[in-house]
Amino acid sequence: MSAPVAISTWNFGLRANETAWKLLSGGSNSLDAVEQGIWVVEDDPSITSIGYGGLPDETMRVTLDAAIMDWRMNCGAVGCIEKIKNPVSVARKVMERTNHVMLSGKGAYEFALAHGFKPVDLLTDQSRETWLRWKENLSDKDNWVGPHDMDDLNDNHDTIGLLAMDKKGRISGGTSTSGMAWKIRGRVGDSPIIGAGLYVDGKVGAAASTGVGEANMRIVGSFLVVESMKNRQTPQEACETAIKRAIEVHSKQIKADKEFQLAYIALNKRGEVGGAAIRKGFQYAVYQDGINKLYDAKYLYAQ
Ligand code: SD4
Repeated sequence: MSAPVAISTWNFGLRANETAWKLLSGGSNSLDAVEQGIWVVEDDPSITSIGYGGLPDETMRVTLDAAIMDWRMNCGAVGCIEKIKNPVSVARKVMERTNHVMLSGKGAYEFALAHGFKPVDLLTDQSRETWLRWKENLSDKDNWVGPHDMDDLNDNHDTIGLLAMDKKGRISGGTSTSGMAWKIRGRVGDSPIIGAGLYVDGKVGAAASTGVGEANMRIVGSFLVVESMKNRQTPQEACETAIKRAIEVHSKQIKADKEFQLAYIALNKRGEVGGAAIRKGFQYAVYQDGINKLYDAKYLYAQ
């Protein structure tokens, strides 16, 4: 067994892994490592898809989704929470201080306040200006006008998923995201849905996802990855199983929309890892044996 290990989505995962690894190699449990690794990207305003600085919904409100799960089947999540910088920690409070699994919207916010979280305006000037450009370019039939370039508006909609195994072989996972930019108010994605955005079975392994949440919710992808590992697939094979299923179910959408992406990362009890995506471009970071490295995921849809 090669433990500890941390694996996370996208290139910002390298930084989340750094923090997680420091804790894991110092003997912390995987739950603390996951939570604090995720803080690093939630706190960074330059990452416009997670936490503070995340891009808002169509009404210019930043709403966040997050989940956390440990090796004992304990789990917690928040959906569509506003004004709280570290939703992964609210998810942990839901897990540890309630009999529920998920709180959403205003109730989640009030629960966070009751636990001492401080309200923060999550909308940065950069996100507000990006929203404004989107709004102005949305239609030539309304009264919002602006001759602005839109090219860079659609390329930063990514979730942090972080999975870790500590020195004692205990696996935990977490997710955090501001979801799809310009979403309809009230939309909750896959990231806080246990089994879709995240799943951990302490006897088997863990999985997390990023990409079009609706596609992932339809196939309950992270559960499928973990269940496939339970049926003796490697983490890599298991991620590919879920991607194949997503492609089967969404072939029309994938053909019609070249941005349609979905990806999984996975980790098993032996410390083996894997990652796969529908399309080229997904990267994941693995910290193992003292080395933190970014990998290009295998992709299964070539066009
Ligand atoms: C969601 N899965 O809310 C998230 C967003 C994401 O790359 O990861 N996009 O649907």
